[in-house]
Amino acid sequence: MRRFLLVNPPIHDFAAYDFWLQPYGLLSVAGQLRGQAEFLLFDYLDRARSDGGFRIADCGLKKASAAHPQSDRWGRGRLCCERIESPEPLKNIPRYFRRFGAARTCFTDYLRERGPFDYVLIQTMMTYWYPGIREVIEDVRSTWPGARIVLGGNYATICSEHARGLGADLVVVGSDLEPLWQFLEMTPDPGQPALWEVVGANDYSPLRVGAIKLADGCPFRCSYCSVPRVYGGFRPRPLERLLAEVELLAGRGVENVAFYDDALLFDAQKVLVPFLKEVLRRDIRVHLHTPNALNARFLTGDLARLMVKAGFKTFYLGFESVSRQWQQGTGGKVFSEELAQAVEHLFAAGADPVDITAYQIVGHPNSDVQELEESMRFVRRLGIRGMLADFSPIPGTPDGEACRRWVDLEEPLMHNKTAFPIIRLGFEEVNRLKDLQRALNRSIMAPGAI
Ligand code: B12
Repeated sequence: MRRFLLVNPPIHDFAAYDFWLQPYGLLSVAGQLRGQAEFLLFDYLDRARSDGGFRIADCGLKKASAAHPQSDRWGRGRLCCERIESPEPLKNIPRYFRRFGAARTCFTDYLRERGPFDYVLIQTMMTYWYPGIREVIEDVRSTWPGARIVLGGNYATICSEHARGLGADLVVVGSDLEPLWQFLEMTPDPGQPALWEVVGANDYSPLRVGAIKLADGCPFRCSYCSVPRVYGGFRPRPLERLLAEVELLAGRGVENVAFYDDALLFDAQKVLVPFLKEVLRRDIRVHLHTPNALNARFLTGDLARLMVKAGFKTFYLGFESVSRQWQQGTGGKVFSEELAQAVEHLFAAGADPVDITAYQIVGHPNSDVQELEESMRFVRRLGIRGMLADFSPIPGTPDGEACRRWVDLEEPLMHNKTAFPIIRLGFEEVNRLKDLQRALNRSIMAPGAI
């Protein structure tokens, strides 16, 4: 039987946090080959392995926390990391640069102990995280030169030319997997759920957090987002496969499942509602989370009640700005009164205010008209938390292209979300806004404090 190694690479960045991070795309692809090959997973970001597989003490990495890698009550937590030198293009950004995840020697030991492999499939995520992928490719090449390396996912799709330069044997662009099946000379079964059983199967880390995505693409065309341009219009995934996926997760003891959807509430009567009704009918008990932002416009009273009943615990709402001019200029995804209405529905349905958060972009090229401070105060007045979402300029999007006057987008490191707001607004201003956001959030817990 052919042997596949699946790899979720380390992250080189100023900051990274395990916000329900899972290599879900990679596992979805491998799931389609279930039973046809032997699969192993090396997940550099698996916090549960940090005193086992990672052998943190041996590799001198800073521990994620004083005790065993702790998670918060919904399964998120800090990743272990070590300080490294900032790469040349980011030298002027006055923040410490780090490498997050298992030490390099853990991977090379693992390769030697568990190899050889016929294929190595690597998950790529943020475009500016490519140094982690380069590192994985170098180590695979030097240990098992005969292994054939495949890249797929977000960086491979958005920066495909750049990714080809890293020396993999195949770069899969977008969600068309036909070139992959031809390369492997294998026939997929698209009805199969993601290959969650490889997580923890070869080590002593149980699977704790899962991810799911009910639909591909997005019906909106927000000027800062790449999804509709890269993945096209909204297409629901088959309900039966999704239910098999969530059952597989719950059956393996997973408590928290994050939705990776770009438009989870769109066409809810046809997609989310039937899914949640089946989750309730089958008595599948998991906590559900929406890190990738919900569109408040579609959050009706009925839907909010169903979501809370089915197990949704945290609600992240994409707001971005209170300014009508900014809202209209970026695609009119949501208006302020729609956010206010959605929050009322969530309160009425029994959602906990501390678990409702509105995202607002910081460092956007049109920040002049964004009225960010007023947006933050508007969110505070609704009685929910705010979170500043640092802007990442993505090539091929209207807003990303507008940033070419500040940064060289051909270098994916310059898409970094910590760097761009500092370049756009200045270090002091970014710090001031973040401090203000923290103070506003603290005042939710202690009303009247601000
Ligand atoms: C889920 C998600 C997140 C999650 C994290 C996911 C993770 N595991 O790391 C959260 C919510 C934390 C997140 C955060 C952010 N995100 Co985000 N996120 C996504 C999203 C929706 C899916 C990414 C994903 O997991 N894809 C994997 C699976 C779910 O995708 P799939 O479609 O099923 O995969 C298919 C193909 O892609 C392919 N494939 C996928 N993987 C693989 C692997 C192999 C080997 C192969 C062969 C094929 C393959 O085959 C699959 C089957 O068809 C994308 C948008 C999108 N729709 O892709 C944005 C996206 C990646 N994020 C984006 C952004 C901007 C951000 C933030 C900067 C937002 C912010 N300001 O806070 C932060 C950055 C976090 C950080 N620390 O830097 C941008 C990209 C930015 C960039 N420069 O790369 C995207 C593209 C959205 C956008 N606005 O355009 N994000």
